[in-house]
Amino acid sequence: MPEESIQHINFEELNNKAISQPLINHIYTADPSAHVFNGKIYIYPSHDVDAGEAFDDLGSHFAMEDYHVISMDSPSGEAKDNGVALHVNDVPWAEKQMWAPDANEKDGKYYLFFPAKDYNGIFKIGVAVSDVPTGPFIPQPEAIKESFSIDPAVFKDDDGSYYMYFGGIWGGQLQRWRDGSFNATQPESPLAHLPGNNEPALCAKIAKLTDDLLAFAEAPKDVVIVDENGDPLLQGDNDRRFFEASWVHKYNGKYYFSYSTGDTHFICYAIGDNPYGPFKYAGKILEPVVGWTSHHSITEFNGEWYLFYHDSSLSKGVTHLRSIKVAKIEYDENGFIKTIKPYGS
Ligand code: FUB
Repeated sequence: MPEESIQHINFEELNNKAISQPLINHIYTADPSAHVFNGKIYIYPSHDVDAGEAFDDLGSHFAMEDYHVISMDSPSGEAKDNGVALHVNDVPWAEKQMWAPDANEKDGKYYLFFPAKDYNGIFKIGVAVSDVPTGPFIPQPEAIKESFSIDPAVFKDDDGSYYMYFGGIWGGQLQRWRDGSFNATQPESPLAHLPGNNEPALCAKIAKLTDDLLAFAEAPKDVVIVDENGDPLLQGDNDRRFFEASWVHKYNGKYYFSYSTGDTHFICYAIGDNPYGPFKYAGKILEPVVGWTSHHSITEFNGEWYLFYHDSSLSKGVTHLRSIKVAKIEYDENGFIKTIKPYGS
């Protein structure tokens, strides 16, 4: 939601109309990646802080330093903050900006996947491991080889394969990797290095993970989203094209790739027949929330489906001080998701 519209919001009225309230009130949290492990919900969010950084279009004011894991017995239950699970000071390769993480489980071990800027100012993705879902997590000494950009989401398929989806444009630097290596020679503007409006949009990336979940088993490939004619979405299609916040879930045998459209503030989705896609654009899951960013995850719990998301209502619109929320998702008879209006009709 653009800053200028936030200035006119009556937050008391908005909070009364909101379809859900913040799950956690004592700290700011965002980018909730929710999973069910051993019958319980674990949410891996960003931990928002005000580090005093100036606002810019590269997201420098999102200067997060650590992660907390939130647990819940059910989507309507109490949300428990399990304390610091990983701090940037404990990650040898990472300097700053611990952005949206995800986690997954394999053979009784838990893996936290997280982006951060290295000491050259380049976003990479790291892994940290724990014996319990709440951490603390022990980081690997190096970032994942050949990883780049932000917003990892790790999907476990029914055959036991794990895939990482990742990437984000503007401050997420995806546009600087178009030639396969980091383009450091040009300006830092978020709009530099992007394709033209009539060119195919930049895509999120997918890479299968190795058996130990610590590395890419293959070179990352494009996650292509196509329109109703089977043509790739264009960069100028701001209401539908990928910006950041990849997530994948499976429903009735189909793969649902969902993501944020960034500067138009929607959570959209597209449907495919396999983890690699292509994915056909299918619609909007969430209308814009208060705050600039929108980032989510989708999880099944006891046969019902839930959207975990965030907004900036608790901080009265401060874009980098967000709060995680949850709402129920409904599918129609054809498997399409009904669009959620976060503040009612
Ligand atoms: O939380 C920092 C960044 O904001 C995330 O990595 C993006 O997805 C956006 O939510």
